[in-house]
Amino acid sequence: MTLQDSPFLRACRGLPVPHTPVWFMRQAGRSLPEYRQARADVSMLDACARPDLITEITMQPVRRYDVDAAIYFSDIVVPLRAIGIDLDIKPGVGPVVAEPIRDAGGVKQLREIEPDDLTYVTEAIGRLVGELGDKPLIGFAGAPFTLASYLIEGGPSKNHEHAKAFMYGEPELWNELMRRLSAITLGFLRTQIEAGASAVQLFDSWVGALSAEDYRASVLPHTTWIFDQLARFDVPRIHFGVGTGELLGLLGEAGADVVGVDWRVPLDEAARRVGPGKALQGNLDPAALFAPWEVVAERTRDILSRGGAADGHVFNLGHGVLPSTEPDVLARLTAFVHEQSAV
Ligand code: 1CP
Repeated sequence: MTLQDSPFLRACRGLPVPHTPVWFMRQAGRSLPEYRQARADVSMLDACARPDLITEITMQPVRRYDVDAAIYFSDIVVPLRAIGIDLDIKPGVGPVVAEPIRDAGGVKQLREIEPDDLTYVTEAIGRLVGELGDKPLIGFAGAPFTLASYLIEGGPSKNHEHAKAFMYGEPELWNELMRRLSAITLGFLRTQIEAGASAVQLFDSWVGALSAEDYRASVLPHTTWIFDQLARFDVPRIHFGVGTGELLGLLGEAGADVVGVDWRVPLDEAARRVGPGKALQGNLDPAALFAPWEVVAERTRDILSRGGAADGHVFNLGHGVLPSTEPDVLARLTAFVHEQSAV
């Protein structure tokens, strides 16, 4: 097998596969004891800047689970830190921004990212590509709306009220913010692709907070620009958000090759909403992994069957692995997906 023949890349492209490929969002870190050990005396942002730790943590779930792809260990706020935004990742909280961006002066701080800002990314991916052989490495970045929410709110937010107030109240400045964040996102993804990542995922985790109308007017043009710019690299582009049932058609329009679906919409219905010519990724409820195995198995069979309605299916959870998930369940699930879908 070669890298380009790997089941993951083939499924992303809608080509026939020997089995449905599987990986898990947030598989690197979180629930693994070896991850907690590797991170014992290193802060999250320091870990994200150390090629030795990035390589080790990215490889940990690949060794454990036999998943079909690795995801680069980093965080969506790493490129913002790399251009000098004062922020930290607080244990048990998430990204916290020292001075939330609320005006034109704040927006102007968001300069373009250069490869020199990300030398540790290039070095880590070089090592990873060597270790992974014919297994694909997924690069990723946060999408502009999700990054804007952290920057404007100053940290994790349930209602995104400051971000929405900015979006509704200052549309021109909002568009400038989106343009600058889109350039940073593209720069971060481009560095990963040029270093050897063979697919990319755009995490727009919080975009489900928007109505379809607001998404179309204030976010879609920017996401579309990112996917257009990525087209020339010829790597599959995955687009993921949570609570996006009402936005699936628009996510399809934005231009990704693969649309990620959370657990709320069955994949056959998601395929109808997204439209033809796109692969789907998802969509087992991460909380279902705490139920008895028979429940996990039955739901997995159902997802595999409904996934057949799409032009390509990558099995995944509907959102990230929850930190208290039992690692053995993920190993068992990976083997089960491979076995049930084998042709
Ligand atoms: O598989 C992996 O774990 C790979 C690495 C990875 C990824 C893909 C991390 C490490 N973060 C992310 C993406 C990310 N980061 C997203 C998109 C995915 C998703 O929706 O889950 C988001 C929204 C963030 C922001 C973030 N960073 C949060 C969420 C906070 C909130 O708003 O609820 C948190 C808790 C972090 C910290 C973080 N990122 C990654 C790890 C392992 C950690 C925990 C670190 C620690 O606390 O020590």
